[in-house]
Amino acid sequence: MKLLYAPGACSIGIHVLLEEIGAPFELERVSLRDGEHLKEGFTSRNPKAKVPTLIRDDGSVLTEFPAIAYYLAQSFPAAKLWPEGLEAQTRALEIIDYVVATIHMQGFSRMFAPGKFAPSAADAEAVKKRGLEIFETGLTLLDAALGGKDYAVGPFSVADAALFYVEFWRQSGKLPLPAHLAAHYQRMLARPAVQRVMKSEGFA
Ligand SMILES: N[C@@H](CCC(=O)N[C@@H](CS)C(=O)NCC(=O)O)C(=O)O
Repeated sequence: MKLLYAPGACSIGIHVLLEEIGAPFELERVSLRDGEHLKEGFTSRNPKAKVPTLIRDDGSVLTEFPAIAYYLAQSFPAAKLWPEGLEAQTRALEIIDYVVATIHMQGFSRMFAPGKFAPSAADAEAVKKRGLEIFETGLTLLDAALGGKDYAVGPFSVADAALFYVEFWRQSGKLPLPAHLAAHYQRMLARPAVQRVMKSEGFA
């Protein structure tokens, strides 16, 4: 398996899952800033031009955070990344979808790439501001849903890897995380797998 990733991008959540699994995997670093994901060497493998991209051992390519997380969790059941029981599984999917589809794609994407949403350059600041509002609202709702729990839906699971990447973004922006997410983020940073990821991606 090989993960195509960009340091600090949402791929960091998949990187965490791979480290938690502990099976051998390769990493290929991609610079989004330099537009490497837009070049032939990348798009010939993933025409969506996005990380995370997982290249499996048979050469097939898997994209989209929820699909990659599901595939990894089901392929390595001993790692217990997929929650047990209908309620926990459903709640995990609810969190992952909210992180990816709303907080990331609607919120953070507006802040990170306003040009994709703004009809003209003059609208960029308004688009960024709206993105920040969506991002902040999302974190507030996730914070309330997490409450005082150690992890999202019981023991550590795929849902925590999704929470982790948006927590990472928020604290990287020097903005304080809401209290429950802040505690969750610290709990994540204490995990040896997460520490290996932070070191590998250049954040520790
Ligand atoms: N829906 C995708 C989103 C992936 C995504 O947007 N990744 C960002 C990095 S966090 C990216 O590759 N952006 C490059 C671009 O949009 O040009 C997923 O769940 O994996």
